[in-house]
Amino acid sequence: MDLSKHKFKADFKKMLTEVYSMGLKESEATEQFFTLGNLIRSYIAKNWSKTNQAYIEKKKKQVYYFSMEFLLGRMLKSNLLNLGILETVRDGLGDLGIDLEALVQIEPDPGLGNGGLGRLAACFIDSMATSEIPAHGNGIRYKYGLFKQKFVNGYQVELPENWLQNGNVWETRKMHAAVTVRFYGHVWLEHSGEGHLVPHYEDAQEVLAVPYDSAVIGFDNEIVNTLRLWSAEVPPQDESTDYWSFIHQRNEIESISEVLYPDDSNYEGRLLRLKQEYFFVSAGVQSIIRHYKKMHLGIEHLAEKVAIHINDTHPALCIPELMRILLDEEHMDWEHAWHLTINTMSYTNHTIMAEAMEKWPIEMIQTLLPRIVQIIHEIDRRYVMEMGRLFDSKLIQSTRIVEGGHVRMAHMAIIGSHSINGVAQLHTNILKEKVLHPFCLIYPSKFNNKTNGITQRRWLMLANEPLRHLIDRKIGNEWATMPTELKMLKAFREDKRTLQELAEVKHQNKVRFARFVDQSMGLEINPEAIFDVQIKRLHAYKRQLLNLLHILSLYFKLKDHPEADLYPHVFIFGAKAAPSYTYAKQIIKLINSVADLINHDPDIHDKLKLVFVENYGVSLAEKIIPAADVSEQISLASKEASGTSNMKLMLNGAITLATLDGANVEIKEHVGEDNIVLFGLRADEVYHYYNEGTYHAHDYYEKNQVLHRVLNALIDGTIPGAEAEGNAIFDSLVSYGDEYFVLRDFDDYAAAQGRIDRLYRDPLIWQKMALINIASAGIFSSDYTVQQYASQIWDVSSKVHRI
Ligand code: B1N
Repeated sequence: MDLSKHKFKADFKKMLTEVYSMGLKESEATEQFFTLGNLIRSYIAKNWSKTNQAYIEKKKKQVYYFSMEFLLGRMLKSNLLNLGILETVRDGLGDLGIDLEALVQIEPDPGLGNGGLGRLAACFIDSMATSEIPAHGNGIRYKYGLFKQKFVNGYQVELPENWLQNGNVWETRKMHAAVTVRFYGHVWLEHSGEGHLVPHYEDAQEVLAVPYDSAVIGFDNEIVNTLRLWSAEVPPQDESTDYWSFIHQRNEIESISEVLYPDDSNYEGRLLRLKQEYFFVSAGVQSIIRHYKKMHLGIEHLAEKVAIHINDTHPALCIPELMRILLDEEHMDWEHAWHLTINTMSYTNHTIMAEAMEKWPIEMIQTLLPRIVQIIHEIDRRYVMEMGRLFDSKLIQSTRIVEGGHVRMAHMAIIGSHSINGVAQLHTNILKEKVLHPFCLIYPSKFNNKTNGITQRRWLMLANEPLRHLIDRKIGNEWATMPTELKMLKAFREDKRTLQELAEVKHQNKVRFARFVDQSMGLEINPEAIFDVQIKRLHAYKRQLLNLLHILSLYFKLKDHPEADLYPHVFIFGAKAAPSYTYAKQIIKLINSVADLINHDPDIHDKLKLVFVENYGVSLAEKIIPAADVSEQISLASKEASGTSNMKLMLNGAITLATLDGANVEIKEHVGEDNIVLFGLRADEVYHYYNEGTYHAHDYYEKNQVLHRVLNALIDGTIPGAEAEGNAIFDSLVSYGDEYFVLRDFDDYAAAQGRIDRLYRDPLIWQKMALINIASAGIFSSDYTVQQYASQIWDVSSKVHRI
C-alpha cells in the first residue's frame, strides 16, 4: 500500500489519542504496540471486505483449510512486510523515538500448534493469500496455546501459555456468524410430510461456536483472506436457568476451546479431544454452507464452489458432518450427498507413525455424536457393500472404517475424499507402497504427492534481514514472490567477494545469537565455532540421542587427547516433549545434564559447548535459524514424513547433515551430493531389517569401542544428575532393541560429522556450499506448494508464478 512516513506518523499519533487518550510521551511499548496493531487493521479494513465481496460477486470457488493447529508466530512484522510498509513504519517510529523491535517483543507468540503440522498450516495461509488463492483457515481459538517450557534442574516443566491475557489485537469477534454445535443426547429419524427422513434430537447439549476472524494479508497484492478460529461458549439462556447448573455447564462447554493438546504424533485418546475435533468441524462446515448460500447457486453445485481440506485426520469428521447437513438439512438423497462430499473433500496425511493414527472407540462417538455415528456406519456399510463387489473381501475388511469397535479416521478420510496426499516424495511412496497400500489398490488415482514448503517471507526476509539485503543487492528482490529466482545466486558461486559477504552475514547472525544466549542463559559461546543446530519436537524417531551420543564421544576425545584437532563446535538444541512422553522427557534431562558437564569442564574451554534453549517455538526459531551453520536432519529413514526445519535452515545457508528421509531426499536432488552431508541407513534398508529381524543393537555396544565408552557413561556416574535417565536410555538402546537404529547409524554419523569439521575449515568451500543451498531453496517455498494444491487438488484459480 502507499503510505508516506509523514502520513504514518500523523496516523499513529491520532490513533494513540483515540484509543488510549494518550500523547506519545506518556505511552509505553504496550500501548504503542496495540496502537500500531489497530492502525494496521484500519489500513487493511477496505481490502478485507473488498476481497470477501469479490469472492461472492465473482462466485469464486473457495478453499477452507481445516486444521487443528495454526502455529502462526508473531504477526506484526509479517503484516507490515506483506502490506509493503515495514520500512516506512520502522523509520516513522524511529522519528517518534520508538524502536519497532521493542514493540515486536510485546506481541505474544501465539503457539496454537505443536510443530511442523501447525507451522505448515501457517505458511500455507500466508502463501495462499500471496498467490491469490481464495482460501481461508479454519481452526480453534485455544485460550491456552502449547505449554511454556521451563527447565528446572534440567527437567522439562510445563507452564500454561496464556497468550490472550492482554487481548489479541489481530482478531475480530463475529457474533453474528456464531453457530450452534450439538453434542450428546438421543436422535431418531421420522418421515416428514415431503417424503424424507428428518432427525429429532432429545437432551442434546448445545454449544455456541463463536468465530474470531483474523486477516491473512497477501504480499503486495491487496488480497486479505481470513483465518477463522472458533471459541466455545454457552448459548444464551432463558429466564428459568438455574444459576449453579449454568456455571457447571459453562465450565464444561468452555473447556472445549480451552487448551491445545500438546501431543505431536502420539495419539491422544481423550473425550475432550474428540469434542474439539467435532466442535470446529461442525462450526466450520455449517458456516461454509451459510456462506455458500449467499451465491444462490443451489446446493447441488456445492463442490464447484467449495473445497474443504482436511489437515491430517483431526478434522476428518468434516466428511460425516457435511453428509449430515446435506441429508438432514438440505434433504438430499444419499447418493447425491455422497458424490458432493467426495468431490468437496481432500486430505493430507502427515505421518506413518502407527501411534499417531487416530482411532476412536465407537461407543465414544456414539455417546458424543449420536447422529454422526449413524452416518459413519452407513458410509462404512455402503463401502463394504459396493467395494465388496469389485475387490477381494480381505482387502475390504482391512480398509473399512469401522473395525474392532473403533472408527479408523484415516480410512474415513481416504474413503470420503477425492485426493489423498503425502508431504514429501519418499513419504508418499511409503504410503502408497506400504502403509496405505491396500487403499492404493482400490483408489490408485486418489493418491498424490505435495512436498511441503515454507514461506520465504517470514523465514528469510523477516528472520534474516542481513541476508535478505545481501541477496537483494546481488539479484534484486523478485524472489519475494518468485522464490526460484534465488537460483540466480549460483552465478556468484566462484565470486570470492560474495562468498566473503555471505560469511560476514552469517557471522553477524551468530554474534547476535551468541549475545542472546549469554543474556538469557548466562552462557558464553564462541561465534567462530561451528553452530550445529537440531530444532524440532523431541521424539525418539528424530534421534536427538544420536546427536547427543556423538557429542559425548567428542567430549571423551577431548578429555583423552586435549590436543586433538577438533574444530570448535557449539551444539544447539531446541525441543519440547509431550508431557506424557516419558522417554522424550528423559532425553531432555540427559541432554541438559551433559550440557552441565561439558559447559563447566575447564579442560574443554570453548572447543565444545552444548546449548539447549528453553521454550523453543516460532520466535526462537527466527533467532536460531539465521545463525546456523549445520542443520541436523537425522531421523531414522522412513520415519520423518517431510520435515520443514530442513527447508528453513537451508534457505538461511546452513549445510544439511542428513539421512535420506522425508524432504531431505529432495533437498539432496536440488543441491547435489556435494552440497549436503549424508549418512545412515536408507528407508529400504530399514524395511529390510524389519522383514529379516536381523538388527541386534547389543552387538554394536559390544564391538564398537567408542560407542561402548559413550554408552557406559550413561550408567557409570560420568554424567552427574541423570543417573535414572541414563539407565533407562541405556536399556532402551542396548537391552530393548534400539527401535530407531541409533547404534547402527552411529559410526556413519560420526564420520559425517568428521566431514563437516573438515569442510568448515575451508571458508571458501563452505560458503560456496552455503550459497548453493540458498540458491536451491526456492523450490521449497510454500508458494509453489499451495499453487500445486490449488491446481491439482482444489481446482481453484491462483496467480501462478514461474518456477
Ligand atoms: O508434519 C509436518 C512434517 O514436516 C513432519 O515430518 C511431521 O512429523 C509432522 C498428531 C501430528 N505429522 N503428524 C503430526 C501433529 C499433531 C498431532 O496431534 C500428529 N505432525 C506431523 C508437516 O507435514
